[in-house]
Amino acid sequence: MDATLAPETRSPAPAPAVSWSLIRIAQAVALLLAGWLIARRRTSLEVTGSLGIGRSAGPSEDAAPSLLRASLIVYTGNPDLSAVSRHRPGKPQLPVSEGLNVLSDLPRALSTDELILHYQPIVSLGDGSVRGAEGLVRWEHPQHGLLGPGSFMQVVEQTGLIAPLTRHVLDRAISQCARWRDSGQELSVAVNLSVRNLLDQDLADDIGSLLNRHSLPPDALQLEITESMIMTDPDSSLRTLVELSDLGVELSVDDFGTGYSSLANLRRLPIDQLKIDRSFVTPMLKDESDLIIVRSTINLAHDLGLRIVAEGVEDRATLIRLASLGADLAQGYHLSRPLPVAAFEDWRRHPVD
Ligand code: G
Ligand code: MN
Repeated sequence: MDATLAPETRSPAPAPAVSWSLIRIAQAVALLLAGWLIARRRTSLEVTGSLGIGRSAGPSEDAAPSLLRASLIVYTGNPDLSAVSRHRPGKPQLPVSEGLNVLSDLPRALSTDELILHYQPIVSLGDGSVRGAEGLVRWEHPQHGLLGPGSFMQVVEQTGLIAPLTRHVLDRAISQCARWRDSGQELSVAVNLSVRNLLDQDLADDIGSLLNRHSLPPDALQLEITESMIMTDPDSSLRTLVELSDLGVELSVDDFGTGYSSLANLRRLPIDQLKIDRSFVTPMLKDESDLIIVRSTINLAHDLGLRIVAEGVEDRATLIRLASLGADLAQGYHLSRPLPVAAFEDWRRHPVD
Protein backbone atom coordinates (compact mmCIF):
# COMPACT_ATOMS: atom_id res chain seq x y z
CA MET A 1 0.00 0.00 0.00
CA ASP A 2 1.23 3.43 -0.82
CA ALA A 3 1.80 5.19 2.48
CA THR A 4 2.10 8.73 1.08
CA LEU A 5 -0.89 10.97 1.49
CA ALA A 6 -2.80 12.21 -1.51
CA PRO A 7 -1.77 15.83 -2.25
CA GLU A 8 -5.08 17.30 -1.16
CA THR A 9 -4.96 15.60 2.25
CA ARG A 10 -1.41 16.65 3.00
CA SER A 11 -1.13 19.52 5.45
CA PRO A 12 0.40 22.67 3.90
CA ALA A 13 4.18 22.94 4.09
CA PRO A 14 5.24 24.96 7.14
CA ALA A 15 6.51 28.46 6.37
CA PRO A 16 10.31 28.52 6.36
CA ALA A 17 11.76 29.60 9.70
CA VAL A 18 13.43 32.99 9.84
CA SER A 19 17.07 32.55 10.81
CA TRP A 20 18.52 34.29 13.82
CA SER A 21 21.17 35.93 11.67
CA LEU A 22 18.41 37.62 9.65
CA ILE A 23 16.84 38.85 12.87
CA ARG A 24 20.21 40.19 14.06
CA ILE A 25 20.66 42.08 10.78
CA ALA A 26 17.16 43.53 11.09
CA GLN A 27 17.85 44.57 14.68
CA ALA A 28 21.03 46.33 13.59
CA VAL A 29 19.14 48.20 10.86
CA ALA A 30 16.47 49.18 13.39
CA LEU A 31 19.18 50.51 15.70
CA LEU A 32 20.65 52.57 12.87
CA LEU A 33 17.22 54.04 12.16
CA ALA A 34 16.65 55.11 15.75
CA GLY A 35 17.75 58.54 16.83
CA TRP A 36 16.66 62.00 17.79
CA LEU A 37 15.36 64.62 15.48
CA ILE A 38 15.52 68.20 16.63
CA ALA A 39 12.64 70.03 15.04
CA ARG A 40 13.05 73.81 14.70
CA ARG A 41 15.69 73.72 17.44
CA ARG A 42 13.05 73.49 20.14
CA THR A 43 11.18 70.18 19.99
CA SER A 44 13.05 66.93 19.97
CA LEU A 45 11.37 63.89 18.50
CA GLU A 46 12.42 60.35 19.18
CA VAL A 47 12.52 58.45 15.91
CA THR A 48 12.42 54.67 15.81
CA GLY A 49 12.03 52.18 13.00
CA SER A 50 10.07 48.95 12.90
CA LEU A 51 11.07 46.11 10.60
CA GLY A 52 8.95 43.23 9.48
CA ILE A 53 10.44 40.00 8.12
CA GLY A 54 8.28 37.99 5.76
CA ARG A 55 10.04 35.09 4.02
CA SER A 56 8.72 33.84 0.73
CA ALA A 57 7.52 30.24 0.52
CA GLY A 58 10.09 29.45 -2.15
CA PRO A 59 11.70 30.72 -5.34
CA SER A 60 8.45 30.24 -7.25
CA GLU A 61 6.49 32.61 -5.02
CA ASP A 62 6.03 36.14 -6.24
CA ALA A 63 7.72 38.79 -4.05
CA ALA A 64 4.47 40.67 -3.43
CA PRO A 65 2.89 38.33 -0.85
CA SER A 66 6.04 38.23 1.30
CA LEU A 67 6.41 42.01 1.11
CA LEU A 68 2.78 42.31 2.12
CA ARG A 69 3.27 39.93 5.06
CA ALA A 70 6.36 41.88 6.10
CA SER A 71 4.63 45.27 5.92
CA LEU A 72 1.60 43.97 7.73
CA ILE A 73 3.65 42.51 10.52
CA VAL A 74 5.18 45.91 11.20
CA TYR A 75 1.72 47.08 12.14
CA THR A 76 0.12 43.98 13.61
CA GLY A 77 2.94 41.88 15.05
CA ASN A 78 4.38 44.55 17.18
CA PRO A 79 2.02 45.36 20.01
CA ASP A 80 4.93 46.26 22.29
CA LEU A 81 6.68 48.08 19.44
CA SER A 82 9.78 45.91 19.71
CA ALA A 83 11.75 46.87 16.64
CA VAL A 84 11.75 43.58 14.75
CA SER A 85 9.06 40.95 14.39
CA ARG A 86 8.48 37.99 12.15
CA HIS A 87 5.47 36.78 10.32
CA ARG A 88 4.34 33.48 11.84
CA PRO A 89 1.80 31.13 10.38
CA GLY A 90 -1.50 31.73 12.11
CA LYS A 91 -1.05 35.50 12.24
CA PRO A 92 -3.75 37.47 10.40
CA GLN A 93 -4.16 36.02 6.94
CA LEU A 94 -4.48 38.36 4.03
CA PRO A 95 -6.44 38.06 0.84
CA VAL A 96 -3.17 37.78 -1.12
CA SER A 97 -4.28 34.44 -2.47
CA GLU A 98 -6.86 36.26 -4.54
CA GLY A 99 -3.98 38.15 -6.13
CA LEU A 100 -5.05 41.44 -4.63
CA ASN A 101 -2.16 43.33 -3.14
CA VAL A 102 -3.88 45.94 -1.04
CA LEU A 103 -0.75 47.56 0.34
CA SER A 104 0.90 48.11 -3.00
CA ASP A 105 -2.25 48.94 -5.01
CA LEU A 106 -4.07 51.18 -2.58
CA PRO A 107 -1.75 54.22 -2.72
CA ARG A 108 -2.31 54.28 -6.50
CA ALA A 109 -6.06 53.80 -6.02
CA LEU A 110 -6.18 56.81 -3.70
CA SER A 111 -4.69 59.04 -6.35
CA THR A 112 -6.56 57.71 -9.36
CA ASP A 113 -10.20 57.82 -8.29
CA GLU A 114 -10.48 54.04 -8.09
CA LEU A 115 -11.95 54.39 -4.61
CA ILE A 116 -15.51 55.58 -4.86
CA LEU A 117 -18.51 55.80 -2.58
CA HIS A 118 -21.91 54.24 -2.95
CA TYR A 119 -24.70 55.93 -1.03
CA GLN A 120 -27.46 54.20 0.93
CA PRO A 121 -30.42 56.46 1.74
CA ILE A 122 -31.53 57.20 5.31
CA VAL A 123 -35.21 58.07 5.50
CA SER A 124 -37.33 59.80 8.14
CA LEU A 125 -39.96 57.50 9.65
CA GLY A 126 -42.02 60.57 10.54
CA ASP A 127 -42.72 61.86 7.04
CA GLY A 128 -40.88 59.51 4.68
CA SER A 129 -38.49 62.21 3.50
CA VAL A 130 -34.90 61.32 2.59
CA ARG A 131 -32.68 62.88 5.24
CA GLY A 132 -29.30 61.75 4.08
CA ALA A 133 -27.13 58.87 2.99
CA GLU A 134 -24.40 56.66 4.36
CA GLY A 135 -21.35 56.70 2.12
CA LEU A 136 -19.92 53.19 1.71
CA VAL A 137 -16.54 52.69 0.08
CA ARG A 138 -16.02 50.57 -3.04
CA TRP A 139 -12.83 49.92 -4.99
CA GLU A 140 -13.09 49.91 -8.77
CA HIS A 141 -9.98 47.80 -9.22
CA PRO A 142 -8.65 47.69 -12.79
CA GLN A 143 -7.96 43.92 -12.56
CA HIS A 144 -10.35 42.68 -9.88
CA GLY A 145 -13.49 44.64 -10.70
CA LEU A 146 -15.74 46.30 -8.14
CA LEU A 147 -14.62 45.33 -4.63
CA GLY A 148 -16.63 45.82 -1.46
CA PRO A 149 -14.98 46.84 1.81
CA GLY A 150 -14.86 43.17 2.90
CA SER A 151 -12.06 42.54 0.36
CA PHE A 152 -9.66 45.17 1.59
CA MET A 153 -10.68 47.08 4.72
CA GLN A 154 -9.35 44.48 7.16
CA VAL A 155 -5.83 44.92 5.77
CA VAL A 156 -6.17 48.69 5.47
CA GLU A 157 -7.44 49.00 9.05
CA GLN A 158 -4.37 47.20 10.36
CA THR A 159 -1.96 49.58 8.69
CA GLY A 160 -1.17 53.26 8.44
CA LEU A 161 -3.14 53.31 5.17
CA ILE A 162 -6.36 53.75 7.11
CA ALA A 163 -5.55 57.44 7.66
CA PRO A 164 -5.28 58.42 3.94
CA LEU A 165 -8.20 56.13 3.04
CA THR A 166 -10.46 57.77 5.63
CA ARG A 167 -9.37 61.24 4.50
CA HIS A 168 -10.18 60.26 0.91
CA VAL A 169 -13.61 58.90 1.85
CA LEU A 170 -14.36 61.98 3.96
CA ASP A 171 -13.32 64.27 1.13
CA ARG A 172 -15.60 62.45 -1.33
CA ALA A 173 -18.56 62.31 1.05
CA ILE A 174 -18.24 65.94 2.11
CA SER A 175 -17.86 67.25 -1.44
CA GLN A 176 -20.83 65.15 -2.63
CA CYS A 177 -23.01 66.39 0.22
CA ALA A 178 -22.00 69.99 -0.53
CA ARG A 179 -23.03 69.44 -4.18
CA TRP A 180 -26.42 68.10 -3.08
CA ARG A 181 -26.92 71.13 -0.89
CA ASP A 182 -25.89 73.48 -3.69
CA SER A 183 -28.68 71.97 -5.77
CA GLY A 184 -31.21 72.61 -3.01
CA GLN A 185 -31.26 69.13 -1.43
CA GLU A 186 -30.88 69.40 2.34
CA LEU A 187 -29.18 66.04 2.82
CA SER A 188 -26.62 64.92 5.38
CA VAL A 189 -23.89 62.35 4.82
CA ALA A 190 -22.57 59.63 7.13
CA VAL A 191 -19.04 58.21 7.06
CA ASN A 192 -17.72 55.18 8.96
CA LEU A 193 -14.57 55.63 11.03
CA SER A 194 -12.09 52.92 12.09
CA VAL A 195 -10.51 52.44 15.46
CA ARG A 196 -7.14 53.87 14.37
CA ASN A 197 -8.86 57.06 13.21
CA LEU A 198 -9.92 57.74 16.79
CA LEU A 199 -6.30 57.56 17.91
CA ASP A 200 -5.26 60.07 15.23
CA GLN A 201 -4.72 63.43 16.89
CA ASP A 202 -5.08 65.34 13.61
CA LEU A 203 -8.47 63.90 12.71
CA ALA A 204 -10.68 66.70 14.04
CA ASP A 205 -8.50 69.45 12.52
CA ASP A 206 -8.39 67.68 9.18
CA ILE A 207 -12.17 67.22 9.13
CA GLY A 208 -12.61 70.89 10.04
CA SER A 209 -10.43 71.86 7.04
CA LEU A 210 -12.36 69.56 4.69
CA LEU A 211 -15.68 71.03 5.83
CA ASN A 212 -14.30 74.53 5.28
CA ARG A 213 -12.89 73.71 1.90
CA HIS A 214 -16.23 72.40 0.68
CA SER A 215 -18.32 74.95 2.64
CA LEU A 216 -20.38 72.23 4.29
CA PRO A 217 -21.96 73.01 7.67
CA PRO A 218 -20.51 70.59 10.26
CA ASP A 219 -23.92 69.26 11.32
CA ALA A 220 -24.42 67.88 7.80
CA LEU A 221 -21.70 65.31 8.54
CA GLN A 222 -22.27 62.26 10.71
CA LEU A 223 -19.38 60.09 11.80
CA GLU A 224 -20.16 56.47 12.63
CA ILE A 225 -18.20 54.69 15.32
CA THR A 226 -18.80 51.31 16.93
CA GLU A 227 -18.96 50.38 20.58
CA SER A 228 -15.90 48.14 20.27
CA MET A 229 -13.85 51.01 18.77
CA ILE A 230 -14.57 53.12 21.81
CA MET A 231 -13.72 50.28 24.18
CA THR A 232 -10.28 49.69 22.56
CA ASP A 233 -8.85 52.85 24.08
CA PRO A 234 -11.64 54.72 25.88
CA ASP A 235 -9.54 57.70 26.99
CA SER A 236 -7.95 58.54 23.63
CA SER A 237 -11.25 57.86 21.83
CA LEU A 238 -13.11 60.15 24.17
CA ARG A 239 -10.62 62.96 23.54
CA THR A 240 -11.09 62.68 19.75
CA LEU A 241 -14.86 62.36 20.04
CA VAL A 242 -15.05 65.50 22.17
CA GLU A 243 -12.95 67.40 19.59
CA LEU A 244 -15.21 66.18 16.79
CA SER A 245 -18.32 67.07 18.71
CA ASP A 246 -16.90 70.55 19.48
CA LEU A 247 -16.39 70.95 15.77
CA GLY A 248 -20.16 70.52 15.39
CA VAL A 249 -20.22 67.23 13.48
CA GLU A 250 -22.70 64.59 14.62
CA LEU A 251 -21.63 61.27 16.10
CA SER A 252 -23.49 57.97 15.68
CA VAL A 253 -22.91 54.65 17.39
CA ASP A 254 -23.08 52.09 14.56
CA ASP A 255 -24.14 48.42 14.91
CA PHE A 256 -25.55 49.30 18.32
CA GLY A 257 -26.38 46.28 20.47
CA THR A 258 -23.59 44.03 19.18
CA GLY A 259 -20.79 45.45 21.34
CA TYR A 260 -20.15 45.63 25.03
CA SER A 261 -20.32 49.29 25.86
CA SER A 262 -21.96 49.97 29.18
CA LEU A 263 -24.64 52.58 29.61
CA ALA A 264 -22.25 54.46 31.89
CA ASN A 265 -19.77 54.64 29.02
CA LEU A 266 -22.35 55.73 26.48
CA ARG A 267 -23.50 58.53 28.73
CA ARG A 268 -19.93 59.90 28.88
CA LEU A 269 -19.77 60.22 25.10
CA PRO A 270 -20.88 63.27 23.15
CA ILE A 271 -23.03 61.18 20.77
CA ASP A 272 -26.14 62.24 18.88
CA GLN A 273 -27.64 58.99 17.63
CA LEU A 274 -27.69 55.21 17.89
CA LYS A 275 -27.96 52.98 14.85
CA ILE A 276 -29.56 49.79 16.08
CA ASP A 277 -27.87 46.81 14.44
CA ARG A 278 -29.67 45.09 11.59
CA SER A 279 -29.35 41.70 13.30
CA PHE A 280 -32.16 42.88 15.63
CA VAL A 281 -34.16 44.91 13.12
CA THR A 282 -34.36 42.54 10.13
CA PRO A 283 -35.98 39.63 12.06
CA MET A 284 -37.97 41.71 14.56
CA LEU A 285 -41.40 40.75 13.20
CA LYS A 286 -40.58 37.05 13.35
CA ASP A 287 -38.76 36.95 16.65
CA GLU A 288 -40.38 38.40 19.75
CA SER A 289 -37.08 38.82 21.61
CA ASP A 290 -35.65 40.93 18.76
CA LEU A 291 -38.76 43.08 18.84
CA ILE A 292 -38.31 43.59 22.58
CA ILE A 293 -34.66 44.60 22.05
CA VAL A 294 -35.61 47.04 19.28
CA ARG A 295 -38.43 48.58 21.32
CA SER A 296 -36.37 48.99 24.47
CA THR A 297 -33.40 50.39 22.52
CA ILE A 298 -35.66 53.02 20.96
CA ASN A 299 -36.89 54.00 24.43
CA LEU A 300 -33.40 53.96 25.88
CA ALA A 301 -32.09 56.20 23.09
CA HIS A 302 -34.92 58.66 23.51
CA ASP A 303 -34.52 58.73 27.30
CA LEU A 304 -30.85 59.61 26.76
CA GLY A 305 -31.85 62.34 24.30
CA LEU A 306 -30.51 60.43 21.28
CA ARG A 307 -31.99 59.91 17.83
CA ILE A 308 -32.43 56.33 16.69
CA VAL A 309 -31.79 54.88 13.24
CA ALA A 310 -32.99 51.34 12.44
CA GLU A 311 -30.60 49.61 9.99
CA GLY A 312 -31.45 46.52 7.94
CA VAL A 313 -35.09 47.31 7.19
CA GLU A 314 -35.87 44.73 4.55
CA ASP A 315 -39.68 44.96 4.19
CA ARG A 316 -42.52 47.40 4.40
CA ALA A 317 -44.19 45.78 7.43
CA THR A 318 -41.01 46.32 9.48
CA LEU A 319 -40.81 49.93 8.30
CA ILE A 320 -44.38 50.59 9.47
CA ARG A 321 -43.84 48.84 12.81
CA LEU A 322 -40.66 50.85 13.46
CA ALA A 323 -42.58 54.06 12.80
CA SER A 324 -45.26 53.02 15.32
CA LEU A 325 -42.54 52.19 17.88
CA GLY A 326 -41.25 55.74 17.50
CA ALA A 327 -37.91 55.13 15.75
CA ASP A 328 -36.71 58.30 14.02
CA LEU A 329 -34.94 57.09 10.88
CA ALA A 330 -34.62 53.94 8.80
CA GLN A 331 -32.09 52.46 6.40
CA GLY A 332 -32.16 49.14 4.60
CA TYR A 333 -32.67 47.13 1.44
CA HIS A 334 -36.44 47.74 1.46
CA LEU A 335 -35.72 51.42 0.90
CA SER A 336 -32.63 50.94 -1.22
CA ARG A 337 -29.32 49.16 -1.45
CA PRO A 338 -26.22 51.36 -1.48
CA LEU A 339 -26.15 53.03 -4.93
CA PRO A 340 -23.63 54.88 -7.11
CA VAL A 341 -24.28 58.65 -7.06
CA ALA A 342 -26.23 58.79 -10.33
CA ALA A 343 -28.47 55.87 -9.31
CA PHE A 344 -28.98 57.43 -5.87
CA GLU A 345 -30.15 60.64 -7.49
CA ASP A 346 -32.41 58.69 -9.80
CA TRP A 347 -33.83 56.74 -6.82
CA ARG A 348 -34.56 60.05 -5.05
CA ARG A 349 -36.90 60.94 -7.87
CA HIS A 350 -38.79 57.61 -7.46
CA PRO A 351 -38.39 56.45 -3.84
CA VAL A 352 -40.21 53.43 -2.37
CA ASP A 353 -43.24 54.41 -0.26
O1 G B 1 -21.60 48.41 9.67
P1 G B 1 -22.54 49.22 8.78
O2 G B 1 -23.90 49.34 9.32
O3 G B 1 -21.95 50.55 8.41
O4 G B 1 -22.63 48.36 7.47
C1 G B 1 -23.29 48.79 6.36
C2 G B 1 -23.44 47.57 5.48
O5 G B 1 -24.72 47.01 5.66
C3 G B 1 -23.31 47.84 4.02
O6 G B 1 -22.39 46.96 3.47
C4 G B 1 -24.69 47.61 3.46
O7 G B 1 -24.64 47.05 2.17
C5 G B 1 -25.30 46.63 4.43
N1 G B 1 -26.75 46.76 4.51
C6 G B 1 -27.44 47.89 4.46
N2 G B 1 -28.78 47.68 4.54
C7 G B 1 -28.95 46.34 4.67
C8 G B 1 -30.10 45.47 4.78
O8 G B 1 -31.26 45.90 4.78
N3 G B 1 -29.86 44.14 4.92
C9 G B 1 -28.59 43.63 4.93
N4 G B 1 -28.46 42.31 5.07
N5 G B 1 -27.48 44.40 4.79
C10 G B 1 -27.64 45.75 4.67
MN1 MN C 1 -22.33 52.32 9.17
